[in-house]
Amino acid sequence: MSRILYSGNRNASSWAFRAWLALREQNIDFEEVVIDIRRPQRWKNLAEIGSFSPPAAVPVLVDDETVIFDSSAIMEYANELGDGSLLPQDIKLRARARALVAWQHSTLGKVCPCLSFESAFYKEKKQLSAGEISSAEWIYGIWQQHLESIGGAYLLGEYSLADIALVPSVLRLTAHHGVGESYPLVVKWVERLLNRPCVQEWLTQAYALEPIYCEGYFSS
Ligand SMILES: N[C@@H](CCC(=O)N[C@@H](CS)C(=O)NCC(=O)O)C(=O)O
Repeated sequence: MSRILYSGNRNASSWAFRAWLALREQNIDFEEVVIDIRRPQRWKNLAEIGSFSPPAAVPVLVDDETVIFDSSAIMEYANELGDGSLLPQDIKLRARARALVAWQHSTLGKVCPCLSFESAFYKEKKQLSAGEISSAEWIYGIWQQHLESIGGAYLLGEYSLADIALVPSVLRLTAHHGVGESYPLVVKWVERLLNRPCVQEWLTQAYALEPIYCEGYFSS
């Protein structure tokens, strides 16, 4: 039996982080191959991934002969290989979890696009524009309302794929703009989420790496 996760640099690959977290949180055995996605070697390395996975991107999970690309498919697979506890039993809560994952997957990255995942690990952070501050506050407000409506420790009550999908967004936004007292449930949720042992394991390795500077970060 062979199960290999092709992931990316700890301080660059937010998508690989999500897939890796879901596998680890479900105690799934796997081998990890970290693909260097820094430029310029990125193109050659990803072209090699393209020889067996059509999107030529990471993460990819190769479970014996089955190639599973895309972080959300890997997260769902990890949950099914494990005990299924990363999605709620209740159909409506499960749909809400998937809606949050889908939002992250489709458009949430467009909120403060200059605050990349890489930038969460910079020692010096840029000054946010008024627009970026109001976008971050808008998201914190949505998370606050969500947590209030659920009344639990995590977005759907129990820890789920929705929390996992949001870890990189939480990190890149809160690293630049702290969550204020107006969002008390978000303050607690962020603390809980970022202090999970698996999250900490990835982050400790990410902070130890040389930062990857994205062009235009300070001038945007
Ligand atoms: N929707 C994909 C996105 C994966 C993705 O964009 N991965 C980046 C690294 S974090 C990558 O390999 N990009 C290669 C490219 O864009 O050509 C997923 O969720 O797995």
